[in-house]
Amino acid sequence: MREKLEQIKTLALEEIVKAQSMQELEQVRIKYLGKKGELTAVLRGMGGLSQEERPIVGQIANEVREAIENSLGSAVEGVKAIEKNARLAVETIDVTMPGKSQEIGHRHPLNVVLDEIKGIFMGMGFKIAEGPEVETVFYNFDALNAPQNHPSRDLSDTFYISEDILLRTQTSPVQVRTMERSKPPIRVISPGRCFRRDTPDATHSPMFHQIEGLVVDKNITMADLKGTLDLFAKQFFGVGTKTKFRPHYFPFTEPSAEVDVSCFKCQGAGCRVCKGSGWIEILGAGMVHPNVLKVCGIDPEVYSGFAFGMGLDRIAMLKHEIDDIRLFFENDMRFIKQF
Ligand code: 2U9
Repeated sequence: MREKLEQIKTLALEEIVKAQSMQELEQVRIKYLGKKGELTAVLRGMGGLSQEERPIVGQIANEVREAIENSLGSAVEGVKAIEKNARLAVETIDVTMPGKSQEIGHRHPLNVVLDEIKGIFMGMGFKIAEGPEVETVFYNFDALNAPQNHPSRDLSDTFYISEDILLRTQTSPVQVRTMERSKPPIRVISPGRCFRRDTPDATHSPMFHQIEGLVVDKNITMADLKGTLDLFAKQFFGVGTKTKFRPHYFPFTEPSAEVDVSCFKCQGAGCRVCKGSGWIEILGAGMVHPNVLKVCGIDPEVYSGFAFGMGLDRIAMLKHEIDDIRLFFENDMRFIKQF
């Protein structure tokens, strides 16, 4: 039994020296000192020894256990240090290396211009109204007094989802919905995405942005329309800006007008931006047609209103002298961060 104990000690100490990791050391501990371990088995067999032999063998067994435990203890310290050094070597950070540059985003130029326009109209007491991009034929055409044969209703001009559902071609349905659910006085602008079946080129995109405005109250006249749009033009393009209203036709307004501003680049002298004319067309407007007020549940005998609509993309292109609308939708940071 003594030889057996010496053998256990020799083998255990050898294995401890060879162990490379905490896991291997734990396996050695279990193998020799565990419940089913070799030393434990020897101690269990001590019952068969004589009275004289038992304390002697017991003492040797304790010495062997102590030797193995001590050796394990110092081996654990050694392996811990090795593992720590290995981890430090892997995790070392070279603080002198150049950092990875993180590209910071930029507000989209359309949002920058939109926020400026919103701010001007909010300053005049307008609220912002929003509505669905997927609309019904009623809200997009019928309620707006569009005749059945109006070209914009054509399958070739509008994205239809079904006979009755389409992608809105302007944000006017938002105003129709606003009038349906609220009583005058109404003062809203409705910015948003619109869709038309256009082949993309420098000035056309099947997805574009509009801002429309609507004011309905008692005694609203063309003078209110002209005053509001003139103030907008002066705030957006500069105090010296003049406005010109040319008669036009829209089914949803009567009378209707197209509105030009004096060129903000050359102050009317004629340049590349205004194509030599001194004037730039920026929007359409008019007095809301009585038929439209009626459909929306507003009595045209009591109330009147004006409305206007402008293309946000076009306004942003003019302001920043951008010559291709498609640049807005390519999300190239080199373009976006210029504005
Ligand atoms: C309601 C009643 C009337 C909105 C208006 C225009 C004139 C107009 C164009 C500008 C450039 C569209 O993006 S564009 O091509 N719009 O000229 N829009 S009046 O009139 C309305 C709207 C809603 C209930």
